[in-house]
Amino acid sequence: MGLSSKQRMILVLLLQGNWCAFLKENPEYLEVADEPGSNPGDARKHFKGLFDCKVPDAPDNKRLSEAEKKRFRQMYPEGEHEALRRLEVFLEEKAKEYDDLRNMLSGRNTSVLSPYFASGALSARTAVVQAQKANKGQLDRNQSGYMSWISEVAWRDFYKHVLVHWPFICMNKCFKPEFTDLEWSYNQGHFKAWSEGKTGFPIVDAAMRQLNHAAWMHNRTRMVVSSFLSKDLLVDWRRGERYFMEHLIDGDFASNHGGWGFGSSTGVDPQPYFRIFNPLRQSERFDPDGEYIRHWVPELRDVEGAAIHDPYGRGAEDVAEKNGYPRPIIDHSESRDRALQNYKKVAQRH
Ligand SMILES: Cc1cc2nc3c(=O)[nH]c(=O)nc-3n(C[C@H](O)[C@H](O)[C@H](O)COP(=O)(O)OP(=O)(O)OC[C@H]3O[C@@H](n4cnc5c(N)ncnc54)[C@H](O)[C@@H]3O)c2cc1C
Ligand SMILES: *[C@@H]1O[C@H](CO)[C@@H](O)[C@H](O)[C@H]1NC(C)=O
Ligand SMILES: *[C@@H]1O[C@H](CO)[C@@H](O)[C@H](O)[C@H]1NC(C)=O
Ligand SMILES: CC(=O)N[C@H]1CO[C@H](CO)[C@@H](O)[C@@H]1O
Repeated sequence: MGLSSKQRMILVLLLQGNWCAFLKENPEYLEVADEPGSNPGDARKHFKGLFDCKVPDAPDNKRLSEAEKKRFRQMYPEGEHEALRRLEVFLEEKAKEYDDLRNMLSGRNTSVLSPYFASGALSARTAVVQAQKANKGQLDRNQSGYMSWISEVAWRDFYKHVLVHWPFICMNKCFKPEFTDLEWSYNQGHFKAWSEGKTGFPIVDAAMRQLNHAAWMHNRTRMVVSSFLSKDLLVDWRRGERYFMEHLIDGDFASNHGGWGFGSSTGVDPQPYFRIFNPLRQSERFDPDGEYIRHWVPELRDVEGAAIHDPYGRGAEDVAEKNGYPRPIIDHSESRDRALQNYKKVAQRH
């Protein structure tokens, strides 16, 4: 370590900005390797011992129910063929509009290729080469949709680089050491409400239920729920990081740690701690018609209009109460002040 926070930030900006420039200067980095040939026919005979051992059972807490297995197989069919098929469909049908639609929560307007990247079924290199082709051979010009998508794939590399350069982050530490001193809350009830999607904040609850059902969550809501847990509830971000790793089909240590660092402002991104997501504003902006909420939170299906974003505050109390939808477990502006005070205390000490 031994770097000042300014030096750290400069390194980070360098890593980010140089990605495309580097690839343009070194196009061989985008050369896709030839497919490996098949093993010689007698390989099994020579390596008999290797093939003979029994595959151990997964530990109890890593097992999926039959229903989950079936569901995930349907949602994310395995294999490289499926990954390439999805990549092709995305680049043809969605990528051009990615820039405008990627933040919208309803519908499927991002690639949902993360499970394939994370499991190694699809390489970033293959994906970038195909996107570049679709974008008239360009990485960082021509169509903005392709450009932004390529730059999102670069984020994945970016967080991997962070892990390689600062491996201490994989030891339960945050990137900005000053925030190790933050006083977190260990309120079990709050954590449980968050993880089950019962906080009384519809956008947060919809997102957590999406995670629990689909093992995937939209990037926008990943930011919203990580900010909510660490700032509104002041619960240690590591609990959320762990919950995500236990539930995401695309769980990837580097990207997940990076994302949680962003949401809790303890990480590598220059997201200052005083920028705290307002769940209501996020909901109104990125799920304007409340479709995402209605899909994931059935208790609120009959709520009409803008009340969907805040049923108890906007006159839909009757429906919400009748269907057992919880009241907000905290007051956002009070929590915001509390978070600011806590963060400020440690930020000033350094
Ligand atoms: C709190 C938090 C936790 C996250 N945890 C993970 C995780 O465990 N695994 C994971 O793969 N991503 C994680 N992300 C990043 C991002 O949310 C997902 O990669 C993205 O939502 C996957 O959907 P997609 O494939 O449709 O993405 P698209 O928008 O289609 O993007 C294409 C690809 O680019 C990469 N990418 C996009 N955004 C990011 C990003 N912000 N950081 C790193 N890579 C990105 C992914 O590989 C993604 O598949 C996290 C983000 C946050 C805020
Ligand atoms: C994108 O590429 C095409 C084909 O080369 C070209 O006609 C078009 O002007 C380019 N657009 C931009 C914005 O660069
Ligand atoms: C996804 O989340 C990251 C935080 O990890 C953020 O920096 C990025 O801008 C988000 N991407 C989009 C497309 O909103
Ligand atoms: C803004 C928006 O939601 N656009 C589209 C997102 O994708 C779905 C299909 O998955 C479309 O129906 C939406 O119109």
